[in-house]
Amino acid sequence: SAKLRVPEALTFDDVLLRPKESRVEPDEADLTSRVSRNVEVSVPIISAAMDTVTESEMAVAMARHGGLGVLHRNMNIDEMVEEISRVKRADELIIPFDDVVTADPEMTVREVDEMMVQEGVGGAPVVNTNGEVLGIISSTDIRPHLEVGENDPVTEAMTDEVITAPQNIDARDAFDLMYEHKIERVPVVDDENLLVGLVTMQGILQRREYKQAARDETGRLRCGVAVGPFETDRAVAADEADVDVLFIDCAHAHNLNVIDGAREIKESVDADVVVGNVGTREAAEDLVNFADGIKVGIGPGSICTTRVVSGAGMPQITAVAQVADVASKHGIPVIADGGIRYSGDAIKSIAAGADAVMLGSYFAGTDEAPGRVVTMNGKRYKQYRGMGSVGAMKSGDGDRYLKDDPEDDEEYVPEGVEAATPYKGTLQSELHQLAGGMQSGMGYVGAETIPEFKERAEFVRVSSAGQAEGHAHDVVITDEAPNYSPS
Ligand code: RVP
Repeated sequence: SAKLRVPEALTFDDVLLRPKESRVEPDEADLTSRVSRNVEVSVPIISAAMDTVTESEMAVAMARHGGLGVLHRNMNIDEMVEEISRVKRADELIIPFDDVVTADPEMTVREVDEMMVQEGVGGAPVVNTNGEVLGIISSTDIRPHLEVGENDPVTEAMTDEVITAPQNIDARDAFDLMYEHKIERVPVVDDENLLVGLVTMQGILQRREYKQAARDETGRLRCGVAVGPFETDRAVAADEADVDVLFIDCAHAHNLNVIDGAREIKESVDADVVVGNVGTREAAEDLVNFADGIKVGIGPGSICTTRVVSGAGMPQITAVAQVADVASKHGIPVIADGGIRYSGDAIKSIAAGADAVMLGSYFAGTDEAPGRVVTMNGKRYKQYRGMGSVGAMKSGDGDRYLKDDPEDDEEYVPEGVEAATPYKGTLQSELHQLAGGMQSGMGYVGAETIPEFKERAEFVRVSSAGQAEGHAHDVVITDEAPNYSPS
């Protein structure tokens, strides 16, 4: 029967990168790539939009280390806007007026001291009700003054010859100004000398620490957010909060209603719009004429049961390769989402044609993921659940998966499970292993850049004997490696 003449589809364990002549040392391999049409990153790694993986803390850490975090959508629109602004504000050069701790000239030295301790700042501009900067007070001015007159007005202890900066100051000039005058903070003022913000030395030094960070044109951290295909309001609110990339979040984006919704969102926002998930050439063809990126993954996720529940899916290496064949002709980045257990899986995804990878379980056990550490049988874990699991669908408006009555468990047809994942410590060390392993893969193939790697990489097919040979075998592991645990 023609029905039984079926094409083969492959996944990570079915293939390996064919080693090639190389002069590339792994640490020279450059991972710079794109996650969407207009967003470049120095590390093409994205944390999944899941309520046990990415909130603002994860998104800040991901962007600081060169990748991108995608905030989940199990929160209301106001909460989402607040989360986006937490990420966008985290490394801002100029702290905006509303967030600057200021002192009122009527306050006493003691009151200002208490206020600064409470707010956790080491200094504050002294500002009158019009917003004019009268002076600046720091804990160094206050400490000796507390001895001689704690009830004196702050105006007696402050420095009144204030060095200020214009609104268009950049990090270099701000640093030079503070260095020259041996000061820790500079009020930023407009043409009328009214306070509009504050630059601090601490902020500048922190930015310098993260050289690889993913930043927008004004130096703020990049941030992604998931929205449903029919949530135009949510998408517009995220866009107005200056999110960099919207991820239309859907288990089957080759549904024509979903594509209509995604197009409407694309027409309503300025941010890049990545659409997913899909897993075939035909789906890619329907998306390339409007999407700024395409996300691939039908059922590979560690907590995902779509393939067994629905009987549908596409092994991930074939899915990525099919979509990338089409998308690359249009210059549209492809993201491989789900199923990545090891750094080798991540770089195989790139070899298949992806420009970036998205991971959930790999990061769910880190400190930066939401949720607390639990101990079971003496081992530490963090909760990790599918967004199509009963628990996640109940706590959100998860229209990604089928649901009628949120109160009734029987109504759910979940496509995900609730689980626990080993506790892993900091995101930084996980990312270091992941990116380092990807660079090793580039070394074996002899490619110094991602585009060159995609060009040069070739797969060999692996038998199950070959696969067993690839894992640690015939030994008892005595010390756990930071990047390997037998599955
Ligand atoms: P993994 O990295 O293998 O843990 O997979 C994470 C991905 O799994 C997510 O980015 C998402 O595409 C998918 N996912 C999330 N929830 C579910 C589900 O409940 N089925 N699947």
